[in-house]
Amino acid sequence: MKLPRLTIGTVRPGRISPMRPVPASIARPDYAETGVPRRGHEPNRKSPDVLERLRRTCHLAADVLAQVGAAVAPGVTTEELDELAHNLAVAAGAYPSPLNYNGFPKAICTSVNEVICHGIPDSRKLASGDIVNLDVTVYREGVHGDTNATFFVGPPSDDARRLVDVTRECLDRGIAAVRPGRPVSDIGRAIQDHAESHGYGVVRTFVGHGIGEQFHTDLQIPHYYTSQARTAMEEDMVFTIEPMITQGSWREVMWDDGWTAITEDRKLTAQFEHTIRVGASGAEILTLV
Ligand code: HM4
Ligand code: CO
Ligand code: CO
Repeated sequence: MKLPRLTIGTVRPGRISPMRPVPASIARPDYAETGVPRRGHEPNRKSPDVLERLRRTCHLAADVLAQVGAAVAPGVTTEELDELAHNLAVAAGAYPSPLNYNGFPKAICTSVNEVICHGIPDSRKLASGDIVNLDVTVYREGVHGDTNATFFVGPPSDDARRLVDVTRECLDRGIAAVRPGRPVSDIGRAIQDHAESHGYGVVRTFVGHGIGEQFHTDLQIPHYYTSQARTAMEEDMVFTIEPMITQGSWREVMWDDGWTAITEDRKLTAQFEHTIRVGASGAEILTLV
């Protein structure tokens, strides 16, 4: 593939500091020591007890995301944002879910400009004109809550503002398509239709997921239309919707770190995420502040 003019700065890996400890008093998920999550099937529909715990944990995730987002500014390193998120989670009695999940070394994902997702916080300073996605997941009371948002560093370009606005609208359209009895493919169709009407692409490799006692259950929520997404939505299912929308190609390539996914053409990409519950007449958004 021929690379386009790289007029926007290509993000490069920085230095990654050592893993931060979590006090022994905080309850950890099963993978915290080994790095390997136990898989086993978790029901898509949650009991009233699990739902109550999910509501509290998801609210905490939203609160942490808002506080870390407020610290985004030119000159701040993504590692400083990670340290803040780590300390806010621990102060609230929570374990930062990404930490050692399949060996991920930090508390949150920080994905800058052409980074689609799973960027590792490092020594890179944010620069005016960057966009950065902060993906916060916390574990408390035995359940995970997962939310993310894309923030501007200083004043955005018109192109960046348009992309981020449409990406937020894609999440809103996906959430509006949630209805018991309908297939989960309705969500992907709503998102893809909106993105493509603006000339944008939808990432296919990374999908929304069931969540609860496990960070990622086997339930998948594609953000594009596929007839294979036949699972019917049922009341009290809990899953994330987290579209990744691209200015150009929706295909990704991976950095050598095995985590950082970037757009193959190095154009910008944005993302927003909520954890939702399927209610009787539509979605209940659990990750609101
Ligand atoms: S790992 N965030 N996200 N994201 N994983 C560290 C921070 C991470 C993910 C992830 C979106 C969808 C799915 C997944 C996933 C297995 C296959 C182990 C369950 O890892 O499905 O992981
Ligand atoms: Co997330
Ligand atoms: Co998620």
